[in-house]
Amino acid sequence: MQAHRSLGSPLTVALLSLATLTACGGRQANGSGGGAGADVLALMQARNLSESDVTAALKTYTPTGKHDEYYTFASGGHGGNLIVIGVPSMRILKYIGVFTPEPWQGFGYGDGGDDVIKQGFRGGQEITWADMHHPALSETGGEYDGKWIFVNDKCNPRVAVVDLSDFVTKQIVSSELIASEHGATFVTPDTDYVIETSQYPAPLGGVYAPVEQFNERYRGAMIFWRFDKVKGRIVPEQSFAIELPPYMQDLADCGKKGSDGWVFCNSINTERAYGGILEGNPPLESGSTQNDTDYLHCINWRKAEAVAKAGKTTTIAGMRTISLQTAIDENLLAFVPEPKSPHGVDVTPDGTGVVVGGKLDTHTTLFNIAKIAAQIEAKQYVGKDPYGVPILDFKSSIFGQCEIGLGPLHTVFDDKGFAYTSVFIETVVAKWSLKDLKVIEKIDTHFNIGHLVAAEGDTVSPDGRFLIAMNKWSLDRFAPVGPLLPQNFQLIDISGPKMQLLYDMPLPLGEPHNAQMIKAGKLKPIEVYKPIGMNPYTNEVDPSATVAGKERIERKDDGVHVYMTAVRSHFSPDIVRVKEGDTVHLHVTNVEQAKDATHGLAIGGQNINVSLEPGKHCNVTFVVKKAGVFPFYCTEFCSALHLEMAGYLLVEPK
Ligand code: CUK
Ligand code: CUA
Repeated sequence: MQAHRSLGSPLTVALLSLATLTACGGRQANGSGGGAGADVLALMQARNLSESDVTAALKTYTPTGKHDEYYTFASGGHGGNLIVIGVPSMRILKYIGVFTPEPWQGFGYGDGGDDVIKQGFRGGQEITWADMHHPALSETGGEYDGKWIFVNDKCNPRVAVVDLSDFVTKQIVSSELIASEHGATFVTPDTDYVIETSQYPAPLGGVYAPVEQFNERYRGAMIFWRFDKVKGRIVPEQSFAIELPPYMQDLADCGKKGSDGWVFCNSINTERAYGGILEGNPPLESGSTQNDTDYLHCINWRKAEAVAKAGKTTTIAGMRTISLQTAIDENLLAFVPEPKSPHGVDVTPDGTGVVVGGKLDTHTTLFNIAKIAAQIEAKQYVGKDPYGVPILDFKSSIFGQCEIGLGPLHTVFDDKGFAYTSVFIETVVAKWSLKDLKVIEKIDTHFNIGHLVAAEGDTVSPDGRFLIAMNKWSLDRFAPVGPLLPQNFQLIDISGPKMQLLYDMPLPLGEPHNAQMIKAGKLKPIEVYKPIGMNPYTNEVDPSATVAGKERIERKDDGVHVYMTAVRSHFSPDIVRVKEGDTVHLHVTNVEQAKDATHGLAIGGQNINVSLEPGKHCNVTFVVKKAGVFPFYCTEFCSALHLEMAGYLLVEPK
């Protein structure tokens, strides 16, 4: 394709005048002697770049040493990890191990990260992957505060807490109340609760019931995980859940500003189909799409919190649960019909509305939260579902609908009153006005966009700068790599009157689904662990931290305790003598405080590799099953004598 260049355009004029300037003895842009402008034009020609390519490059290029304006935290999908990406450069800054071991961080290879991953095992089953979908940044007053990020696992219902002071996963919680989830994680505007909602109904508490008892015994639930902002941990004992009918609850979002106290959740399959293709039933996909509408669940979580505090709960699988009947009696749950097979549910920045996209519809629907709340307050209902949940009138509950295109999914917002909806089947981002519900512009994405994320997009004050389209299919966008193709993140500039596609970024780890984009300045990560001996998993100086000069080996009842330090360029002790069958407890502290002076400690044959950032302490316990000589060494090229930073674990035969 020939790039289109018009010589009179502002960019070309600017480049030509730059060329003239430098050619006339002005400053020289490089050592070649040619003017910068002339070089740029030649480069454009040589690489067949259009002017819009060059403006896109100028908007994303981040010179060496310069930092990005935003962090994006993208779900790692099947990878079970978080991907930290700088915007607008789209440079990957870090992978954070969450549900999955991450070798570089040593997460799950010997240190306290193993215990965090173990918190996520369910029913005695080891689980070392996750289907991560929705990261949620912690908020204060509806603004991202840059302190924590929460993530979910759809397959094995779990929620993780990642601390943004050191970018380390500190906790995983999981409740056997539910058997799968999807509406997670979403936070209330002051991060009092992290919300996790089931997806595929099952008997509550992980028990068995035949699928023929779907209507009677199968249920959904929304869990409100209580978050302790001082400790930075979820407190399961202070958490509670609400039982829901056996529809497939989908995504959720919390009210904000005037609608703080509400949470909204979509549902699909209000038909309560459950498949059974070989048993004479329609497949789930057709059984579940018979009704013209499904139910938007409107939940008054402040009321629910009070009901739980009053003890009107039943404990199921350790989770205090408000029964469906209690939820109805207490008037804290109501339904509004929503267009066929809805997916995204997104509360507007001003908190007045909630946008729902119907996957099999051509509209986005903007619900009116004040009207919904008023009808619930007045008990103005038009009917009940089979479980007795009150239903509101659709027309009396909306601002209106926007004719948007086929397959609207998710919606994000800017600072100018516009909404941006991903339209899956049409494979575009549609920009529309919340005021008059009219489409302003569409931009193609490549291909089949799922979620999209906007700068500060889920807050009460979005930035309206950048948007990333998270595309499911990449087809021909990148050099081929076999049949499993990367996902495609496309960076789009939404600051001007017209959207501009800036950059394609392949994501080769899993299907990320959603992400969060936050102003870089809001994060204040630590540079080193301070004071020396900090255990990242307790946020305290570890009682077993090793002080320089006090290194030692002690044989105790429970095994051999090795108190070790790491410092450029040795471990001390560097010879560890044990016996076959011994349990070894390594207490290793990096006693350095210089930024980036990270060591690693890997031991041959033991599947142990820990990362020792400056000041960090690790406790590593393992059993030496076999006699032999096992070299250990530092895995970070920390100094000129890094290769010499090594030692021996000598395991004598019994
Ligand atoms: S879901 Cu994947 S594109 Cu899990 Cu939020 Cu919509
Ligand atoms: Cu320490 Cu290499």
